Amino acid sequence: MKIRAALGPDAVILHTKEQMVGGWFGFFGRKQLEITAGANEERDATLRGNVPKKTHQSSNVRQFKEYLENHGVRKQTRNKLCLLAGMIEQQGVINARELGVKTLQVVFGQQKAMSFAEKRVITIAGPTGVGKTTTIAKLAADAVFHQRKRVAFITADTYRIAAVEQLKTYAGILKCPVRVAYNAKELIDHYHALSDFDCLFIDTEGRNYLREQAISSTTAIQAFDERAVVFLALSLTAKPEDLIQTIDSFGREAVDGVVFTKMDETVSRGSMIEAMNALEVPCVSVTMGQNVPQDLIVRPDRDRLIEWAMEGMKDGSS
Ligand SMILES: Nc1nc2c(ncn2[C@@H]2O[C@H](COP(=O)(O)OP(=O)(O)OP(=O)(O)O)[C@@H](O)[C@H]2O)c(=O)[nH]1
Ligand SMILES: [Mg+2]
Repeated sequence: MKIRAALGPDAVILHTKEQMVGGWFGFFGRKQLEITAGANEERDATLRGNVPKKTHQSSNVRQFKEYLENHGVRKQTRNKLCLLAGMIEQQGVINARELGVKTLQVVFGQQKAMSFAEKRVITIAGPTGVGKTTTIAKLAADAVFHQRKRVAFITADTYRIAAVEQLKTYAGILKCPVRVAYNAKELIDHYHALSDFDCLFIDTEGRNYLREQAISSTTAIQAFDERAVVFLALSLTAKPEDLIQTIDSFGREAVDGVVFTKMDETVSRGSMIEAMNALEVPCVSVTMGQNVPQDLIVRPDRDRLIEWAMEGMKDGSS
């Protein structure tokens, strides 16, 4: 790969795409890997290279692959990452760890630090029990104490007994109002009624029906308020296969950012790697404990996430 030759020593890979070219009705084509890279804004470039049918894997790539396998990363994702790693290695790397880090830098994307401090309506969606309500309380506390914002809550979780009480307890501590929405119309009405507040957090329930209502209401709000976002909460304790299923069932296009929860409860890094590979949105926060508000990392930068994802791989050994 001639990325550095083309773009200079500071070239950074921005995006990769595998595609079939040539052939006949999708058959007999050859695989090509397209890499979009940039050194600075004026010099972004797309390079294409044929994917060899049989790839000889260097020891560094093999070690990285073993690490991914040990952390439960699915075979198809492993293969993609190792293909990428093989190309990156040709730019010059010292050891397997560095190769892993450089590969994940591509996979995790630019992580353009989404300043969600500017976002006004934040809906947190996700499967049952991942920590949605707790995360809302932590993010709201951050907004109240560190950003001096006036915060209000809307909950669309009216299914679970005590769900409303749980949010009211946190809201009481933060001295913020809570409204309960039993349907999409009420949610939008509450949104308008709370228009004086700097920041609205919308809690949803894990089951499909109301969660979809809450997300589609947020989408409706987005039509006239571009500062409305949906964050998907994913537990890092989930198996990579299940996590991918969750992402698929939520629909990638509805998600503006991801929140990883329960980092404290797992030593496996596979789920984060899989999720970052599957989603093209930034990770907006990570939670690592039950304590509200302190067990929260807000706006983690890419290198910090990668440091955690590669923690078990020390200088070439997995
Ligand atoms: N260890 C750990 N526990 C967490 C974390 N975040 C939340 N929890 C716990 O996970 C449990 C569920 O948290 P909730 O915030 O109620 O989860 P939820 O997604 O709102 O659950 P439902 O509304 O029932 O779908 C609680 O016991 C939380 O204290 C975390 O980062 N680490
Ligand atoms: Mg909840």
